[in-house]
Amino acid sequence: MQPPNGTINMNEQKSFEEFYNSLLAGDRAKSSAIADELLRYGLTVKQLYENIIRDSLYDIGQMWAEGKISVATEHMASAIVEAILNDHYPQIISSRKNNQTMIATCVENEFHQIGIKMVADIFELNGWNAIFLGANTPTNDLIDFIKLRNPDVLALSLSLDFNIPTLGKNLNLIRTQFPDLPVLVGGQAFNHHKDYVAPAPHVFYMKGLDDVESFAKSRQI
Ligand code: B12
Repeated sequence: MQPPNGTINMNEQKSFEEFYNSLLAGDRAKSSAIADELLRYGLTVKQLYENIIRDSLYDIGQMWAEGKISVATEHMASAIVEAILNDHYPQIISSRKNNQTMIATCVENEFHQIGIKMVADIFELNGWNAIFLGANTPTNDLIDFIKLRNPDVLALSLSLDFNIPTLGKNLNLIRTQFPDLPVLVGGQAFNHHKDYVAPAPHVFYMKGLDDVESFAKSRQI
């Protein structure tokens, strides 16, 4: 019998180390097998995403910043992670749909798309139709796309500090054209802007997937 969701009997720290090492070794099969096993043994998708995958990438980013691994190795690791997220998509889609749509993307010039993919998946797990646009969506195209798809929520991600002004530009346009559209913002750019104040009542800064899930559940119709 498997333990209930959220409790895991396996040693999570050991699994983290194995996953991290297999990413660095470029071993896609092993990385994917570890992710499968953790889910099978009761880790939630949120826990897999944050405690295992996100934290491995944070450590890999640190290694890269210290010059201990090459850009190529970091690219290899993030490509494996993207493959794992896509491989697990069938486990993510909820059979119960709530007829609500969200759009998830990165602001213009922002190429870090793994965190916002996780955000989209958490909405999808909770019955939403999540439209994931990925990295670097030009502001004007995003505005046109919102007009076309009329989402219930927009989620914007940015990892780089210097993209904060682009977020401001997006939010100004959105506020004028879609004054009631709730907008979630998040990503590591805010680590250096802890005093960030959302500029409008319908803009919400969230740090991680627990907050995202609470929001997705609270907006169920
Ligand atoms: C992989 C990677 C890349 C890849 C991205 C590939 C891809 N497909 O996404 C590539 C090669 C493109 C890249 C490029 C660069 N990178 Co880079 N990259 C990374 C790395 C190693 C991992 C990023 C990642 O996926 N993390 C894991 C995800 C899951 O975490 P996350 O994004 O924080 O998301 C979580 C939360 O923040 C939150 N969240 C995220 N978005 C949102 C949105 C909403 C709405 C909500 C509610 C929540 C939320 O939820 C997630 C789950 O908890 C990081 C290291 C790190 N610390 O992350 C560096 C890092 C982000 N990169 C960095 C840098 C400097 C760069 C470059 C400038 C390097 C260069 N000189 O070219 C370029 C910039 C390119 C650009 N214009 O965007 C720095 C940023 C420093 C800074 N603060 O400005 C970091 C921190 C590395 C470092 N230690 O210095 N990078």
